[in-house]
Amino acid sequence: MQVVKYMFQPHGDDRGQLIALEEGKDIPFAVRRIYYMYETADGVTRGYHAHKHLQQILVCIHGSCKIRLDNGQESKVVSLEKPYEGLYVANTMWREMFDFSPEAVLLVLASEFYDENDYIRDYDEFLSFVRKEASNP
Ligand code: T46
Repeated sequence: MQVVKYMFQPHGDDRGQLIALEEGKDIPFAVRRIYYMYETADGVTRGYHAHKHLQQILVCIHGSCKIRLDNGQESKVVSLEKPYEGLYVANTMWREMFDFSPEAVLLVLASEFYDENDYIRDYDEFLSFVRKEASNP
């Protein structure tokens, strides 16, 4: 299973660091929505779903967290620890976010507006969805 992690280029000088993300250059899709999670309580896990269409890039811009990605055949845990790392999450990846450090801020760049109908929240339904996608790409 291939995990796609982007390393964004910081513009550093003696004042500190700045990262700029441009659609089509750093981000492989048009960004329609941005959201972020913060003040995540100790021990919390989030996610537990996949999407029918949504593509996203996750950046832990402060602190750290872990993401479990599952493509229906295998799963991998990815750590996000640096503000210049971006994890690409395709629609067909079941995702779970956990191990948030205190004061972690997880920023998400999303290819679609929020739509509850795009969520696949049942794991068996997710497995049927990825099998159908694989046989009918
Ligand atoms: C995903 C992972 C990485 C909105 O109203 N608008 C939004 O854009 C989002 C993302 C959420 N919400 C509402 C819906 C829920 O009442 O905020 C509440 C929490 O959302 P949810 O439980 O879906 O959050 P997570 O952390 O489980 O999942 C989120 C995204 O929803 C999901 O698409 O891939 O982060």
